[in-house]
Amino acid sequence: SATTTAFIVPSKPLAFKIPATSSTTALASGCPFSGGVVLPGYPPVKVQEEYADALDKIDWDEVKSDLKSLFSDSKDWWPADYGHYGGLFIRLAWHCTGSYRMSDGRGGCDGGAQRFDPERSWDDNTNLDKARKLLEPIKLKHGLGLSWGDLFVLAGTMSIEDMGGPYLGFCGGRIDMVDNAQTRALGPSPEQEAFAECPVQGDCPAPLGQNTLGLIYVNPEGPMAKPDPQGAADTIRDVFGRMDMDDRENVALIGGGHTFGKAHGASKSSPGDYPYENPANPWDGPKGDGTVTSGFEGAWTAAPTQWDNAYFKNLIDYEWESHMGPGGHYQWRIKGGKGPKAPMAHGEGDQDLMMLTTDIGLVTDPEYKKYVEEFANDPEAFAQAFGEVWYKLVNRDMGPVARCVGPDVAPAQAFQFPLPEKPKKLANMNKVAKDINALLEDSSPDDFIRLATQSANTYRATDYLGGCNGARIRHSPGKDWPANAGLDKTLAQLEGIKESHGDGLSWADLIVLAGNKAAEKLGAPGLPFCPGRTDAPDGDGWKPVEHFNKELPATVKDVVDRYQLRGLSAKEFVALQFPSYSSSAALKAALESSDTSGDVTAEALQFYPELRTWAEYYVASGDKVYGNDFASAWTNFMNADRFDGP
Ligand code: HEB
Repeated sequence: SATTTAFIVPSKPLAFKIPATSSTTALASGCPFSGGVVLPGYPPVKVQEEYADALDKIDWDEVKSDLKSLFSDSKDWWPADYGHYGGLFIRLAWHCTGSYRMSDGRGGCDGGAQRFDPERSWDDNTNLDKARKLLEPIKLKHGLGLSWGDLFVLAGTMSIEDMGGPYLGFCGGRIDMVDNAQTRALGPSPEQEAFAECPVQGDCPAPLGQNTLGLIYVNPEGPMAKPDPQGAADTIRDVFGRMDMDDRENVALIGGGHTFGKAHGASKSSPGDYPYENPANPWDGPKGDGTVTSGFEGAWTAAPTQWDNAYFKNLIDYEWESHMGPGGHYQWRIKGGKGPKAPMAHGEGDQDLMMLTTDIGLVTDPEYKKYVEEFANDPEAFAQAFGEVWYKLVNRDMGPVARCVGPDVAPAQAFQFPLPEKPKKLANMNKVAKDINALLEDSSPDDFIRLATQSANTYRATDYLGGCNGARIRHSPGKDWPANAGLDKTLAQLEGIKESHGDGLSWADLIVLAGNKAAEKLGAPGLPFCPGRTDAPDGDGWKPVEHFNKELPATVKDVVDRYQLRGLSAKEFVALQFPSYSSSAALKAALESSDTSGDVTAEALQFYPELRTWAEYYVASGDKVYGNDFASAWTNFMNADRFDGP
């Protein structure tokens, strides 16, 4: 729309997982679970609730067996390489999930975003329309509860399992987007050009997750299409790092993926039109052994539909040389025509094995080479490492394990930052509230509001990380962030209350309840409270969200970026200013003030029209509306990260 600029990128909705019925009960007990929030790109709440109900009824065993039958059910319109679609589906799932970026939690397969332009027309996604079309009968058979996002991920995961690879489990519960409001952020877009997010294609910086718009990560041919393996290794380290992957994970992930399937570039013919040009018949190029997808040609191993560690052995056992492949791109072959061959994907005979410059980078870079050797010598270590890193890849944008649905959910993994179990018996929260009120008689409510706000502020709706639950504000890195300076003193003030109520009172609950009582003291209406948070043993869960929380916002753009990332609407954000401007008269004065110097939130209220609109609304509608809207925005905000149920 006309109001869209590069930094106004909407975020995903808050988790909807708790269905309509239980959220009604939750409200009664003071636990207003999210689901009332609808952000751009997602269907209305009512529809999300229908999805959630349908999800409960999915027969996952049947979905899995339908997938297994499809893998070897080759269709004339897109015949399966080697008689198995596994390679194609693994690539589909990897490209859907691999758009995830740590910088702001955007991207990933939650939402099934790859169905929309511009993402579906990325050069890297050539011919993935065929993979989606193959899956369509299963999607239609199982209906609303089976989201495209879940289906893509499950198809890739079951393909690995079906070809003999590791299976750690499946975390379902993705909800499909209904338009491209989210995918636009991943580019390419006119805004990115206008705002120079990526001044040089092939060298795009973070926050972008890739170094070339239109690719998932890096150029397979090497940086700027030069066959430079060390350069390729360096770019892999950089851009896979933006997905929070380390050296060993990179080697396991890339090697595990290229254990399967092949690259398609038998000739220089064009793959055909892009989906945005020809939605009904995109990429209508040659099929079978003539298929052109990426323009590289060949398989990595001699048995491309079978799990093994041959990818690593091949890298080590043979000397590789670069040459110009049939599709007109640099690729690599075994020197002197020696070594194993792969069967043809369709006809008779066989063909030379190949490697991409990025694959060769893994034996060129000394750090990567250590892991190539490890996996070549120890197949079990490889299976373990790949199983784990695949699960991390596909579920990284799903947030805490509590959001996972289905019978095969793996035990909580480190990347999900699991929280301890809830105490069997909660403290008496009315008594805790009394103690807090007593404390507030001679201390400043502002400090307690700031403590609760700074805890809640870390939550981001894009990948469901951060938030109050866990009370990570007590630990590094959060407690050391300049934005949190002085909050140790506020925490210390609460210590007596924490001690006197024992294990039934978590720090996280105490921080939120103290924030509630402080806001009430400033004139807010009675605020509902939903207990049951627990305390993390360390602050690691906040490491991924440090970027947006370490410093206070310095510009209006920062203010806007952050409230959107948190999943707040403009209206909620303005209502949340109540503790600073606790009457509509005070808000009016803030809008009229000629001196906002140093106060970026005040500046944002004045100069960012989407916020000013709501400030004007509260000036006009008066204190009661303003106070009530604060109460509901605050309650949403404090509970945004509660996926654990009441
Ligand atoms: Fe890959 C394929 C590149 C990573 C999985 N790959 C491929 C190709 C290329 C690539 C070029 C071809 C395509 C066509 O068809 O033509 N990759 C690449 C790069 C990287 C990668 C550059 C970074 C370094 N992958 C990866 C990963 C994974 C994968 C990580 C997972 C895990 N791939 C894959 C598969 C395949 C591929 C499975 C096959 C497909 C078929 O078969 O179809």
